[in-house]
Amino acid sequence: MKFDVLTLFPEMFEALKQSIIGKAQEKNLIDINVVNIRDFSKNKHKKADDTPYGGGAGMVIMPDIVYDCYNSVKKEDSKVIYLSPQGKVLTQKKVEELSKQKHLILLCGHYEGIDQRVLDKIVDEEISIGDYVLTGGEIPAMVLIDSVSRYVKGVLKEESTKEESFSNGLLEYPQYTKPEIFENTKVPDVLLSGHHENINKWRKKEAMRNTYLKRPDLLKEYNLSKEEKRYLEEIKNEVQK
Ligand code: 4FD
Repeated sequence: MKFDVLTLFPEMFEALKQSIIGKAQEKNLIDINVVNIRDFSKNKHKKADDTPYGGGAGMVIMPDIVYDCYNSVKKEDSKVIYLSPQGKVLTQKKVEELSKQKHLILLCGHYEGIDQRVLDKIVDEEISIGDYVLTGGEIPAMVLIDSVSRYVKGVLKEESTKEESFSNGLLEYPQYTKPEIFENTKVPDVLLSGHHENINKWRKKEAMRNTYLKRPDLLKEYNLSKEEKRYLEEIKNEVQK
């Protein structure tokens, strides 16, 4: 999968050289190409923005510069995403859907904004990572690249996107490692029992408990199995005690 990122702040994307996303690039499972919009300025001072028509504070990025930048990366099957607080909020379902694309072009704006005419001409989808305002679209673009790349085959070890939070609609169960006793608190006995059926049941119930206590809104969307309904009733009784 290929990502082209169009930005005035290419250095911010150094963060994607770390950890799993960095490894995925080294293995050529994903290709992240960061393009500086400023490089397409025709101006001798490399100016990319100008004052808004009609007046007002701030500056607006000029449409021809963004359009030339876009034309330098676009292919037949590209999808252009503009990261903005006005977009549809990104969900895990949307992330999975986007992972089926071959080529994403991510356009990063700033509070100053981009001339509307080029947005109307090139943007396929406007996406927000949540209802809050940031100084730029770069962090949202990185959130999108990270979340989408996890679905690209080979990036994570097999099955890990299928078992996790949100893919089954529930939060995750708690994890424990050594030491067996930490500050007088022991690891739950069942996890040391080696009884895999009991371990799986315990984990399912704890996932239900986490969801009920931390994100009860998620349970309303989720179709509970008979076993899950029973766990939920047990949890509600335990909470009252
Ligand atoms: N919630 C988000 C995206 C961008 C952003 C910007 C118009 C402001 C938050 C276009 C206005 C881009 C988000 C930059 N803040 N700020 O996803």
